[in-house]
Amino acid sequence: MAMTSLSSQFELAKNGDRRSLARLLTRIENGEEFKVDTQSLPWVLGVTGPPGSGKSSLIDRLASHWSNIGDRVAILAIDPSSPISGGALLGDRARMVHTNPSHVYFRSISTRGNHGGISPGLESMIVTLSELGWNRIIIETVGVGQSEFSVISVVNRVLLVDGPDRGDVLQAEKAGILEIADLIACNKSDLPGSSSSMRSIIDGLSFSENPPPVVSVSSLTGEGIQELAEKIDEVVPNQSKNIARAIITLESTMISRIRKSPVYEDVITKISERKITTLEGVELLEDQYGKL
Ligand SMILES: Nc1nc2c(ncn2[C@@H]2O[C@H](COP(=O)(O)OP(=O)(O)OP(=O)(O)O)[C@@H](O)[C@H]2O)c(=O)[nH]1
Ligand SMILES: [Mg+2]
Repeated sequence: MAMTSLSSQFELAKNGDRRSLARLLTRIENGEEFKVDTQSLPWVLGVTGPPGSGKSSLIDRLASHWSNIGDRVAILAIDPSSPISGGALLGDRARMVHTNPSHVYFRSISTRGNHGGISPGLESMIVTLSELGWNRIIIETVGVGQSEFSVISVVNRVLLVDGPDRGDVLQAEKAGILEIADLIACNKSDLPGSSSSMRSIIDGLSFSENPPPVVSVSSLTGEGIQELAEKIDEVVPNQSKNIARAIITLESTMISRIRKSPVYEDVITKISERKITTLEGVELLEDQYGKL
């Protein structure tokens, strides 16, 4: 049987066929080229933050909130370790049962095997979803490390989720995420430590020229979700944030590439044994760039 064309799969997906939607996205993810005439820029929110801060729980709350007012919410979870894509998010807890399931779409995207941790078809998937009427696209970063930031440049709004559990704010400050965030959610407001973590987030922003709003929320009780959703809609995408995101994306992608170099371990060992200088190590890695 001849393979269904991408455009007929697109039409089927447009009529609400989830299986066609999943297949279409899989084919785009696997590198098949699909151009849709874009009428408008997709609305894309990136959600980032330390492990366990409550990103998934918060996204579920927001998805429920928006789907209940008639929006169509597509969640793409970037999973750096999962070998399977298109399935349920492996290793993550069960997702919330949405009251309006036809208005929520969830998909996990594996970054395994992709240089720099970004799926090459991701941008095309986003445009396709947007053209299919998914008017809120949420990119959920899963796990830690560089792959978390490599997707930041495909989004036009960033929500940083922090929690009261650890020195999360410090981590965010160090990684430069506070700068790229349009909005910060201080999650788990139902827990005792939350007001002090709220204060330390605000303190951490005291040197920022244009600090993002900080909203206290609880994904457990739903407190603050409405306010957070409103604040998200007040975000005006701006070029200085885009530049900060482009820097982070570029640098984190470079670092991922360097680490994937076949000579990386060897170069590290040689530098540590003083057999070569750091600069010589850099040159050895640079020689490999064209081959990555
Ligand atoms: N008390 C409380 N617990 C919460 C809240 N939000 C999330 N949790 C709990 O925190 C844990 C982590 O929540 P997730 O939503 O999986 O966090 P995450 O940031 O997506 O985690 P990773 O994907 O592993 O980085 C779970 O046990 C949640 O039930 C909250 O507002 N209050
Ligand atoms: Mg999660």
